[in-house]
Amino acid sequence: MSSKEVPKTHPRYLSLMMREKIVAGVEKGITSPHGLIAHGRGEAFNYLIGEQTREFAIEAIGVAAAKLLLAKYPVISVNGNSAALVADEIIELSEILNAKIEINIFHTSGFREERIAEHLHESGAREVLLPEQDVVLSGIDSNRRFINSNGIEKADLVFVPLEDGDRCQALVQSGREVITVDLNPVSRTAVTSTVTIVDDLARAMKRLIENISELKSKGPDELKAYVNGFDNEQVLYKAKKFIAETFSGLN
Ligand code: PTJ
Repeated sequence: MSSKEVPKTHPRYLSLMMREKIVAGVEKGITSPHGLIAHGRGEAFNYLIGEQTREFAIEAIGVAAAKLLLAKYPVISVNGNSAALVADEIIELSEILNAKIEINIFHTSGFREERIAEHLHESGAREVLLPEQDVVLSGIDSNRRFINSNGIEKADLVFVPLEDGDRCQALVQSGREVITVDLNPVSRTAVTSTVTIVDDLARAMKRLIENISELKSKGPDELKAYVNGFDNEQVLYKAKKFIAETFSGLN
């Protein structure tokens, strides 16, 4: 069934549309075939939270919005899944924050990096940074260690949706703050990040952009008030509790 054939009345219309986007991403050479597996894992968790943005995510999105506005040099890191699913939202986010977009993929492929850059440019991005072979993030061995000297290297905060745990750990150890979106509240990325949004990427991006637009006129003191007292462990606890209650039939 193609995206045109998915009836809008289908109870899981949005989920099916996301599937179509990720398959199209693989066909276009943007998304790695491994990305299909990662997406399936995400879908399973999405199902367990009833495919809705829950209170624990709403709280984290509010804090993420304030942190992104407070950051001196925020950078948006893009991989094959996020490029296929939310290219327009990534560009909108970079514009309202005046933040760089940088491609950083786990499964090494120069071809795919080029395809992702092309896709983002076609979607309206003015500038897309690519990893540089002579600029390296220490504490990590995968392809993700290569970063851009005008992007992640300069960043004090990196937004890294659908991340792998190793790089998240390396970024945090380097003193940078990390905001992630990960439907799995027990993943290493979720546990290591400064702020974890346990929600579907497409839903979370929409709300994050809305929250940033609402908070944009606030000064640093007001923004800090949103951030103060935030406890990422508590947010993850609430997400795990919600999922456990779904399993036990309490939700
Ligand atoms: O393009 P590349 O080479 O960088 O590869 C990208 C993937 C995502 C394949 C790579 O980073 C990877 O293997 O990631 P993991 O380790 O499978 O982690 C992906 C996490 O994202 C998992 O915890 C999933 O539950 C979660 N996830 C998947 N789809 C979504 C999601 N979280 C939020 N929204 C989604 N749509």
